[in-house]
Amino acid sequence: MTNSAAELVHHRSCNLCEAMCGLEIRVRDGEVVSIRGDENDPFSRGHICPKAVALQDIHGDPDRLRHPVKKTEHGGWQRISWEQAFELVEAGIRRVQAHHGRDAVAIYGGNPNVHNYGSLLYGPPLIHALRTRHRYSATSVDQLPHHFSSYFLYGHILLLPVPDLDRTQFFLCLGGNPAVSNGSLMTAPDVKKRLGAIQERGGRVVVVDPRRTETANLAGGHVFIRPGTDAWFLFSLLHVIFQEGLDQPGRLAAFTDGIGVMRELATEFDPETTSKITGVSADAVRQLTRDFCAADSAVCYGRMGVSTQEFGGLCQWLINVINVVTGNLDRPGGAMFTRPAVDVVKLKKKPGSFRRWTSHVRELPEFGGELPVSSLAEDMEAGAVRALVTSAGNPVLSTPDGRRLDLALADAEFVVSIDFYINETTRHADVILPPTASLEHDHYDLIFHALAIRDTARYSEPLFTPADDTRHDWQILLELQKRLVTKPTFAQRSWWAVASRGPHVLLDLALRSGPYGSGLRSFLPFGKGLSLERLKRYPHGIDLGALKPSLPDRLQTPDRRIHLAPAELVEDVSRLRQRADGMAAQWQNRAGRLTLIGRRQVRSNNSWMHNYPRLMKGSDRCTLLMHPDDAVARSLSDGDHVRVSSRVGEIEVPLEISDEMMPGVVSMPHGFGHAREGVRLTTASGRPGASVNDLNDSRRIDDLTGNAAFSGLSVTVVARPKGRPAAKSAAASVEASA
Ligand SMILES: Nc1nc2c(c(=O)[nH]1)N[C@H]1C(S)=C(S)[C@@H](COP(=O)(O)OP(=O)(O)OC[C@H]3O[C@@H](n4cnc5c(=O)[nH]c(N)nc54)[C@H](O)[C@@H]3O)O[C@H]1N2
Ligand SMILES: Nc1nc2c(c(=O)[nH]1)N[C@H]1C(S)=C(S)[C@@H](COP(=O)(O)OP(=O)(O)OC[C@H]3O[C@@H](n4cnc5c(=O)[nH]c(N)nc54)[C@H](O)[C@@H]3O)O[C@H]1N2
Ligand code: SF4
Ligand SMILES: [Mo]
Repeated sequence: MTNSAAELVHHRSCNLCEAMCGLEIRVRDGEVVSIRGDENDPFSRGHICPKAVALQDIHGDPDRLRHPVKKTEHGGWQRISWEQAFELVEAGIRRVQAHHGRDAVAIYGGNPNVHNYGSLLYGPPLIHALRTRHRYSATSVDQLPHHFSSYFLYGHILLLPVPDLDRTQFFLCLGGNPAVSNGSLMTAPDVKKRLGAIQERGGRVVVVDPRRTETANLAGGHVFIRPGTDAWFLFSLLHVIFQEGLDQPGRLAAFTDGIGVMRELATEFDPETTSKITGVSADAVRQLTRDFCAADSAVCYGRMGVSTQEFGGLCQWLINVINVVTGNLDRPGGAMFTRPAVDVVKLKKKPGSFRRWTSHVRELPEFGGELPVSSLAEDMEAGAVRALVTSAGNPVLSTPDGRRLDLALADAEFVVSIDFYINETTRHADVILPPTASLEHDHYDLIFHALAIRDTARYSEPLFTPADDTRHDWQILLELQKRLVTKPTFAQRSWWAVASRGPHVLLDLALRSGPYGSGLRSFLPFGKGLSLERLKRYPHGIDLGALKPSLPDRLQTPDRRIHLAPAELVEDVSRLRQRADGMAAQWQNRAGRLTLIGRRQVRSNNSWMHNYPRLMKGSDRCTLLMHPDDAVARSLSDGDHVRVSSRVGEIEVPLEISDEMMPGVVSMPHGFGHAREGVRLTTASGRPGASVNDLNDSRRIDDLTGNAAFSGLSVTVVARPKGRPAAKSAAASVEASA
């Protein structure tokens, strides 16, 4: 931090999304006066988005809890001391464990944990201390299939290939909208400029999406595809690659098994056949494949839209297969692995696991130590889960059939939430333990440096001293762990001794022992190798260079080979075959139904950034987008309030008509639906919107991985009947039943 005439200039990276933009924050008299992009950050080069100012809004938000609270008998909240709070939580959890066994206490970790290195380092020991099989996280409504394919193909769930965006000549993007999301599993600040640069250097960007998105508008090419059909589409690309002899794995062939199996599997997916399912013409598939293969370098990338669908596992697998058989894995301009300053692949000793246990009711498989969160509500209803710990999550709004989870939580025996808001989920807590906000603690992106399109490192000091009597996430997690371990082992005591000094001590150790730590001193421009002290001398961050080829060394499979055709994935192709007719029929025989997909918005971030007036300005963003033809067929006009119904629920939202939608497909953002009794989010509750997850169906999952299938939900849309009251909200039914 620099200091000039009472104005302090603080540099840090934004932790709100995956882009890690460098910020320059000016502070006068303890107040933030401005937040700008840090021009000297070598990676983000001054870029920020409108959300960056929210860091200040979160800090100052009067609704943000700053002290622990417990629920009173009448449903109000009472401030209590930290000691009282920890005692209540310990007693509550132990009571349920004693009566119903350890598996009756579940834990759910939400997305912001991944943006908080204290939580990342101190969460797993708490989960371990709970010794429960009912562990859940936002992973199973998000990127699970990426981990799944990396585990089976490359041997480690965290060995995720990243598009080498700055050097590629062909970026094929399925089901991702980086122009709005700012990139995901692809940390690339100012991604729009980077996409523009591909085209400026003569390369191409092609987007495959049922909506002509903001990214599609920047790209040279856009292909409409029917939701949920990408596995057929990807197989058809593979078919053409093999059929036309365009496969050229090059040096990868020496350490890749299964290319022959893939060739065999792709035979039946000719683009003429798959076009009946995907809606993408055979000519378009053939031309796209030829162009992709003719490019000097190319990368196929897929995100939320292809991960959260019925065949999410197959999609992420096939994307990897395409990159391998075209020789684009591990080569500049293709899909590459990072070599981050903290090597999370090494740090996470257990490479992964699958099916070690299953959920209670539906017997859905464990993956990486977690169960699919789509099974949580039913396992609560069945009594297998009776208490829940939530940490930085809002599963009532973020998981399918959130309404059902909302009801189950109202009946839970004990709920504790580590969160600084009373939101749709935490309103059910008996005790809320609020951590400090971002600006009060230090920051290092353990995960997003490992997913970045360049190797970089950046550490941020805290800006503000935490208010009196507050706790950081790591302190809360550590205290709970200590209390829940009955007979600590030597290893646990040693961990506590180190851990109680704070996560920066662990970070320092990890940096020192990482690939740029003192062991590699001679290669570095800045002296003797990395430690936290050295990193602190670079407040704008360090650029460690473009991604470098690292295979086969970096492979984590026992035989150091790529397993391109693992049995688990190959077997799932039969499910795809069985589904083909049904999928095609769904489009031929619409019976007035439409297909729902999701979308993100620049000024929003999942469910929790709707409480900041600056981000909520302007028109309503929780709208249903529909193609004009579908609107005409239903006699609907722009701005009408429509009722959207699915098997599990119905909601009402304003309609927005736009030809950016594929006919037959409608789109709605998630994370809204704040009008529920007891939610203490003043601004958000004033513009509540409706939750798309009250429509999404927890039965709709990718049967292979257990990931939620949001895309492709069948819905009906009608004008809201005049003179009748609005559809009963989930909140109303929860209150009624409570
Ligand atoms: N239909 C549909 N559903 C979706 C998605 C979709 O595209 N469509 N997207 C899915 C995806 S990708 C994700 S990641 C999930 C997100 O789902 P969740 O992670 O369950 O929910 P968030 O909205 O991120 O809520 C984060 C919570 O963490 C709190 N919080 C913020 N910062 C901190 C912190 O530093 N410490 C602590 N302790 N708490 C903090 C906030 O107050 C908020 O309550 O939603 C998923 N749900
Ligand atoms: N502004 C903002 N940024 C965010 C977030 C946010 O909420 N707001 N959330 C953050 C999080 S947690 C994540 S995980 C990332 C997600 O990052 P992205 O995946 O880039 O973001 P989405 O907008 O969900 O993009 C999904 C796209 O898939 C398309 N789609 C839907 N169904 C299908 C389908 O069946 N096939 C194909 N091919 N496409 C389909 C949708 O139209 C949409 O354009 O964004 C992160 N960044
Ligand atoms: S793009 Fe993401 S990291 Fe960058 S300023 Fe916006 S929210 Fe922060
Ligand atoms: Mo996410």
